[in-house]
Amino acid sequence: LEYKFPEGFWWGSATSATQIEGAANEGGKGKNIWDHWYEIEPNRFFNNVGPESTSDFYHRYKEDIHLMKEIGHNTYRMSISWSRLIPGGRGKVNPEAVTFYNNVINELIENDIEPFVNLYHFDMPLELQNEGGWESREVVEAYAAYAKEAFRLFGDRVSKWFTFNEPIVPVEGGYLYDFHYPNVVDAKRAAQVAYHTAIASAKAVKVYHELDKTDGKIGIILNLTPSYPRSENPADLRASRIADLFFNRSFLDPAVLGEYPQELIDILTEHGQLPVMQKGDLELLKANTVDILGVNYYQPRRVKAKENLPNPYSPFMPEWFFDHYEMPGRKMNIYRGWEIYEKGIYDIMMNLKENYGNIESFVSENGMGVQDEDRFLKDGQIQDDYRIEFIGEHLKWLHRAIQEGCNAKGYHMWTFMDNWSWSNAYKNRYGFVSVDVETKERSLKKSAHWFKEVSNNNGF
Ligand code: BGP
Repeated sequence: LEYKFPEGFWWGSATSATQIEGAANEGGKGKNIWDHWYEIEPNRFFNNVGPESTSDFYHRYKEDIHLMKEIGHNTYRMSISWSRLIPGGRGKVNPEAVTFYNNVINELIENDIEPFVNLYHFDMPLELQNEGGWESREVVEAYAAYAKEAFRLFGDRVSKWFTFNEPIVPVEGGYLYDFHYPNVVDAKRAAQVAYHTAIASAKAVKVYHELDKTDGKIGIILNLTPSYPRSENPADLRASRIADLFFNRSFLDPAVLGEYPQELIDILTEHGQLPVMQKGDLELLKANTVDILGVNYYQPRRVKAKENLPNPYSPFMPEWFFDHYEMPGRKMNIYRGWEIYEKGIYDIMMNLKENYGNIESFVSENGMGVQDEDRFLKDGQIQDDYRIEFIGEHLKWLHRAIQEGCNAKGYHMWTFMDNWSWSNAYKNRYGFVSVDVETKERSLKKSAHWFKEVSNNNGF
């Protein structure tokens, strides 16, 4: 083997509740913002496909977990749907949801697959959104209570917990760039949402650590997009540094170091964008950093200095400080321009090693979304050699980072099976397993067989 990974390396994939469970109006589940948004604006979703049925994991979890086993998973990341477990977001637990998640967790463990459980993957219960969502401090408290309930119900069997998946994305989508509900564009509200999410995460970490579970770990999953300046000239360097502050360090620093970067605070202060804080918050952040970090990596951010200064009378936006540019080269999808840059994963890991105490980490999402993947169907199987190459090339850089001392413990592909995605619906297919949207029939892609070999050999 050319690329041998450390003993006990975590091989698996990641999913999220809203994207795979379906049964959105079944089993006592309450509504979340995605159910609601689809109801009021169905044509925001590709081909008008909503989250109500998705891949039907709710009914087919046994079959799916057996497939995970078959393709060599020793770990698997899922999320709990808050509005399924506690419809309405606070108050009574839904017993049908407890049964469902117990069944899933037990089935995973029986198949020697360790469950990694995430508490929040973009799916705010609708009632709480109507109270202001993450802008509301009461919602932060409701989240902490939900987290405590989840630890109490499943913590005897789950020892890897995550407070949030990509908390910057609802900030960007819901409050800056209009691709998540409640689709407002207001940087000050965005800053409040980001801040409250960071506080909520620290509260969940605190609650978990107070349970005194010595063997369990709690972390956060961040989509880190390394920011590369166009040149070494000071204006480009500054632009890139500020993009990094807004989109990476705004969550990475409080979660791992327990504090915000001073330069970010200075910029927000200067422009009147500081969120409302409560006494004791900064101490809370400082005292409750995560044990483990999940890194989602898809693409880098290419940044250059602004060419035209923004109109000072226009509302504040992060883009006041930088422009993006496109790097010619390979793209993930012929229809969409996500750049493929495998070395990004190495740069992220080395940054964690050098500047974040070499925190225990893993790649919690990395994958390739491809439109119209049936083009590659041959002899009843999707021949996704492009995905094999994509994963392999990222793994080589991850391997190198590990050789150089970074503390990365695993690799989770996005995603286990083709799933419904936030407004993209079933447009981009990412899975090891393809799903027929009509019949829900599953079949392994070529990459699934390849991954099984990699996992069984602990390398390739
Ligand atoms: C990540 C999310 C996932 C998933 C993935 C692919 O940001 O954590 O939930 O959706 O991106 O993105 P998309 O489905 O939009 O192509």
